[in-house]
Amino acid sequence: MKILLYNPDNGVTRNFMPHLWMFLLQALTPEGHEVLLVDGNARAMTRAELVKFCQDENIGLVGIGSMTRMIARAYQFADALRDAGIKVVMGGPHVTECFDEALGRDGGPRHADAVALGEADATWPQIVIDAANNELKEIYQPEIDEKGSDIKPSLQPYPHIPWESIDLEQFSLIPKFLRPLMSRLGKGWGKFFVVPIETGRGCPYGCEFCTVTGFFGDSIRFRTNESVVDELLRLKERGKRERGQFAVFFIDDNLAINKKRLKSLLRDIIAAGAELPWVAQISANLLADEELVDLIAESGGRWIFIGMESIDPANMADVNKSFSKPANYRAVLDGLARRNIYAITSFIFGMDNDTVGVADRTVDEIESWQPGLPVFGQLTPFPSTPLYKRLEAAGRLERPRHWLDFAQFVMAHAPQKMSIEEARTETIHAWSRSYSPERNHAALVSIADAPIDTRISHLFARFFFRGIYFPQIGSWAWIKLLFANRRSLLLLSREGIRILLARRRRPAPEPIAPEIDQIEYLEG
Ligand code: B12
Ligand code: SF4
Repeated sequence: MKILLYNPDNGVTRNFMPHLWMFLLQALTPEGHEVLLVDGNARAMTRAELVKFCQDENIGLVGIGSMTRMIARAYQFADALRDAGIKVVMGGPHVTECFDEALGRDGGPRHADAVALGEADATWPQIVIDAANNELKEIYQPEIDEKGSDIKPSLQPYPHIPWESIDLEQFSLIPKFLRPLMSRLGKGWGKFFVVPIETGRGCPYGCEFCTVTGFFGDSIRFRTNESVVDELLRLKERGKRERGQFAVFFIDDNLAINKKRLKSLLRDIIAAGAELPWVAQISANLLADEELVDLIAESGGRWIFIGMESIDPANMADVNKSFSKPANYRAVLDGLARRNIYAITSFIFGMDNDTVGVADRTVDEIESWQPGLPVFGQLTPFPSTPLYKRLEAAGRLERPRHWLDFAQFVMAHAPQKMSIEEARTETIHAWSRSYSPERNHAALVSIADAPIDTRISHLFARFFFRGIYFPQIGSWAWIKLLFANRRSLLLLSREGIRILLARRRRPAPEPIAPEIDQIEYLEG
């Protein structure tokens, strides 16, 4: 049987980073079946085009995965496929919590022939076998232990994902028109991929708005260090072979949840020479450990995603996240910046103690810190989270099934001290102010002492991050963006030329510093 795994697009970005679930399920598919992957963010298709693709390819089963945010879109694609007689199985965090909705058991239309609840590592092979035998059941659920909880995959052994050979073309982050120029840069930047790797699953913290503790459980499971190192080595080797760049997003919810384990993993990465530039999510309270931060830097850590949520401790207490202290954020960011590591700082607006002006207050504070990549969301009650249950019980949900009419930046409940419209205006203002060309320039100037490769990476990361929420699709949007940021680009180019000239004047060749290596394209 031929199977398609499909990820619906999020309506904003195109190719940012592939979703791990697709590669994982592909690797777990029993022999004798062929699996194709299409990510709508990277390879946009209309519903009709997707149906035609499946018919042309003779696809017998389509697996669709989706977060709550994209579920309405996922249902539309699933409906079109089922109308054409193609079987659809859905999985992921949303349908796990709302399987009645996906199966049309709640009085609404049916969207899926089958749903996979929870982690599907163990159930996927059975789904494939049943579909091939035309015996698909409606619900697939992991086996249950004696306490009635799902038996979770141990991640040891971990499936072999063939990163060394998978076709990743749809996920290249370099816009096509820039590739010829970028391929002359340093060791070759004509291709640049961010690859998702997990080293463990689960988080015990139980923040009120988060799906993770409920979905993956509060017990944490880790892969072996060897299996993670092996994946990194295969990617690194591929990068060399193809003159492209691979960076890794360790998608664990809190990579440092067990600091001893993380230190041992990072030491093994360094010992094996498996360092690649990496990004990971780590909560601020775990980043005060100097030894850990040294190892992060040495093993290739470049950006740390920190869920800061709010600069107001009252808000942090409201959402059960008091373990993360806003008063410590500046020191944590300074510690990272001393090693040329910067942070993706994530904030949530629309908490109950927020008032009008929260965007400016937050951005003023952010701008007084080391520069980073701030991202702003809103407090969103995802199904089955403690937050959802609290707001529902209090009768505060204005759109209890907000996901079926998703609207960007429109909250499903009114915060206590602001209106929904005010929260929307605040969020958009925070994004616009944080990624204006002026702010990009100021951020670059504030790290004038950092190596030029760090600064180039900072500016381009800002361009990509702006694109998480502001549509930035296609060459024209990129040309406009680059033009608007010409001051910053000129600043870096001038500095690059200076470094090159200095290098040419040097009497004897010296080992090439990374910063020089990365701007070789300026030599023309
Ligand atoms: C990486 C990540 C991202 C990446 C992008 C996703 C990517 N390209 O990988 C980034 C950082 C961009 C991101 C953004 C957001 N994310 Co996010 N993200 C994650 C994270 C940390 C890891 C995802 C992952 O790969 N997990 C590992 C894989 C193996 O697990 P999985 O995807 O769940 O897949 C398993 C099962 O679900 C199932 N399965 C999944 N799909 C399918 C499909 C089929 C057919 C089958 C059979 C089974 C199946 O099988 C898999 C193996 O067991 C998760 C948290 C988490 N730990 O999962 C949050 C998570 C998915 N994100 C979440 C959210 C809310 C967001 C944002 C909306 C946040 C925001 N407010 O801005 C944005 C959306 C931005 C956008 N424009 O789309 C929520 C989703 C909750 C929900 N109910 O939808 C999660 C669960 C975290 C949380 N705090 O609750 N995210
Ligand atoms: S620390 Fe992160 S992953 Fe863990 S419960 Fe809180 S928000 Fe979710």
